[in-house]
Amino acid sequence: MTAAMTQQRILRALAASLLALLSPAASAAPLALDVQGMIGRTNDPDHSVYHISEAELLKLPVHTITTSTTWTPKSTFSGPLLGDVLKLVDARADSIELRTIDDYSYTVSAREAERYGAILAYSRNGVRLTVSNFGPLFLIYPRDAYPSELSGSAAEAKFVWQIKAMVVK
Ligand SMILES: Nc1nc2c(c(=O)[nH]1)N[C@H]1C(S)=C(S)[C@@H](COP(=O)(O)O)O[C@H]1N2
Ligand SMILES: [Mo]
Repeated sequence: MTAAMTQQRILRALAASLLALLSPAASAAPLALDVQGMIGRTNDPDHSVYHISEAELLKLPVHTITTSTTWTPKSTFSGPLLGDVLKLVDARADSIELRTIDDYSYTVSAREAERYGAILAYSRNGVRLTVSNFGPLFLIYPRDAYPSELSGSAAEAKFVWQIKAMVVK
């Protein structure tokens, strides 16, 4: 192997590791959400699921909530309204079961989430949520604005993190 070839290999390896460092995939969980159940729009071959891609999630209007939670100091979360995600799939029922990477499941009322303007946050203080940091999606309510209603153990259960799928029922 010539010195020029060796040099080219090293350069290529360096470029690849630089790209890996810079790509969002290196720092963020894959941002996507599968929705099934009582929905009017699907995009899978069986017509049972709407797979919302990262591009589609990022295209929805971005809302922010600045609040502390039991697990995070006061910070600004951003992402779409749960209500806008439900509109995207033409959801036809109020009960939304959230399913997570750690296999937690919790059913929220879409009407209640709408009343609080709850968001499916994908960033905190401008940084994408990784799986080890509540990502890819964390359902956030404005707890600091409604401390008595949104604190305590019953309310804490509503703050669902690592969301990967929803079932509309
Ligand atoms: N993804 C995920 N979100 C979750 C949970 C969980 O286990 N996984 N636990 C819920 C419940 S029942 C409560 S009370 C709070 C607090 O969970 P912790 O006691 O593990 O902090 O987070 C809620 N959100
Ligand atoms: Mo809980």
